[in-house]
Amino acid sequence: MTNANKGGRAVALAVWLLAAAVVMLAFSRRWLPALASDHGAGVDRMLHFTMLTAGILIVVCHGALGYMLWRFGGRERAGFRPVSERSQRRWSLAAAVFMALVAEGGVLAVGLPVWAQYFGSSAPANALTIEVTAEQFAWNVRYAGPDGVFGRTDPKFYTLDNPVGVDPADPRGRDDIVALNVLHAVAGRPVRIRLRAKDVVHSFFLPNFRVKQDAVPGMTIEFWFTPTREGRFELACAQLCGFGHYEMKGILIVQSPEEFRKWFEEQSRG
Ligand SMILES: [Cu+2]
Repeated sequence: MTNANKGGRAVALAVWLLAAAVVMLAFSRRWLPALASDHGAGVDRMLHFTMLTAGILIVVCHGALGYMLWRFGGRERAGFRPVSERSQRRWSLAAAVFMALVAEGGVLAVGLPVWAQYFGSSAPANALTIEVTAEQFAWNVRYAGPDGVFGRTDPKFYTLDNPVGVDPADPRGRDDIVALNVLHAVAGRPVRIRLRAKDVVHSFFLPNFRVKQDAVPGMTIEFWFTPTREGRFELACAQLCGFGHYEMKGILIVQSPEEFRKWFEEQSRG
């Protein structure tokens, strides 16, 4: 074996090892946080499909690359066989069609129904509406109170005690429940989030629920999801929003209907 061939085979082994390491890493642990929402299973399916197709491509391409190095690495002169333009075009097209149909088409086929379910529909009538107003570096949470109607807000009423600017003259706002960094919801009952931001772009991220939505100043963005089990779950800001970004952490407490009602009544009594 020539020295050049030894070198080629060493690189081939390295390429194969790299592919094997990637596959082992992918299967070494559960990468996704425990699931706690209805539509999240569809998001996970989409992620797994993408990982699987990309993984197969990685294994096949590294396998072929390693084989070429192993087999032909020792040759001192590379051979060059000109191919016709037609054959070049044919093989480029074959790769493009394969990628478009199998990889992208698959992602669309698996992903579009999830998107339609999540963003393409409005929340069911029994949904619990929670207004979340992001600011540097906290989550202001508001519930409509016993009357079921949110009071009017205006930035000119912003104070430390009135962080979302509820209009004191509006009777509908007097029973609104305002909290900081803690959201309460009910297992099995859809949640409609009305997301706003006071200063910069933030991102409302509930990893266990596979929910992530940017909060944009000047916009009220609505979306919904259904928690499937009780527990305390992290709410994180997923948009680098300033020096205190790392501490912009909240919590979503999913409760039984009785526990939630108790909490809600306590808050309403003020
Ligand atoms: Cu933020």
